[in-house]
Amino acid sequence: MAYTKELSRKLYRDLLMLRLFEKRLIDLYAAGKIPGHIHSGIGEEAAFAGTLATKKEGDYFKMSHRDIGASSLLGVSLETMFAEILGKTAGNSGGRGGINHISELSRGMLGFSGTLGCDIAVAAGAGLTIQNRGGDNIVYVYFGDGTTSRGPVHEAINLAAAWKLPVLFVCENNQFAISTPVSEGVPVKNTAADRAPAYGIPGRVADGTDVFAVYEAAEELTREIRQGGGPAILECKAYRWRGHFEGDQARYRDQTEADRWIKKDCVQKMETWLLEKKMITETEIEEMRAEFEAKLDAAVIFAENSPEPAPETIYDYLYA
Ligand SMILES: Cc1ncc(C[n+]2csc(CCOP(=O)(O)OP(=O)(O)O)c2C)c(N)n1
Ligand SMILES: [Mg+2]
Repeated sequence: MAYTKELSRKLYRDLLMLRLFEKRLIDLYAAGKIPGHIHSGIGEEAAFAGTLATKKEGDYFKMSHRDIGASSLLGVSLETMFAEILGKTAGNSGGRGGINHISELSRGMLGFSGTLGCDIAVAAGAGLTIQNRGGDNIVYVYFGDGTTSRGPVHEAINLAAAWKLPVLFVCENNQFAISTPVSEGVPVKNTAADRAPAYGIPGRVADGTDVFAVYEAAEELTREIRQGGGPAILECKAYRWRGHFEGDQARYRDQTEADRWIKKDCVQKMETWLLEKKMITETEIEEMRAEFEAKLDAAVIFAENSPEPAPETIYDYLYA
């Protein structure tokens, strides 16, 4: 595929934004400012930047607990995101959900359940909504390699396939479910894509360290889904650079293997490619970085200045 300068630079911008967002999260966590855990998505950014570059107005999204910065690619403001992450009232969920609950229905973001896999069916439901409504919108749903083996995921994909619902199931295969390597957890080579034939739907594997590879696969699959072809599975193969959560030393993994993957840095690769093609200059990269860092600074300051939820509101929004 031939890539325009505009698309190539957009993909790089998105990758860089995600990377700097993830780095900022690690710093904030290390400073003791984030309640709960963070699950760093460093190294896996291409799965999000590549697929989301194919989105259209009116699509639905179910994000995951990694690369939560991807919500900013959907238009969610960094201010409300960081306020949610710090548990403040100005957050998307009033500070009640925290990092894993950055939902915003007006932007098609359907929320996220901490009980992994259960909410994949919500994506199928959103697909049914779109099908009943008509038009060419689709649903993007993201989940990890470990989550692919949960029962509700099978049920959701099966139903979506049987009813030809417009859903792109994106598996971010980062090689681990906490400390279990994917090779020990599933009997097939490609945990998501190899199962696609059982549902009679397309299943593709993309190099999740190469944003162009992800984009190409997503572009092809989403085009077919938008034309009424039914759901598809896209498995993006990358590597979880850090521990499952910050503080996990990841002693269970082979450092040589980790180093090999880390060398395939999706951001660095794209930067080198753009520079070689003279589609960007070192100065422009520096300016882009400075622009994002300034936006992140402002968002964090906003979040830090936002009030904590008042104790007497603890029972608000409870369903009983
Ligand atoms: C149903 C359920 N079981 C267990 C957990 C605890 N848990 C949180 S993240 C995680 C690992 C999931 O692995 P994977 O799907 O590969 O996603 P990754 O964390 O690697 O991105 C587990 C087991 C959970 N949140 N929900
Ligand atoms: Mg995983």
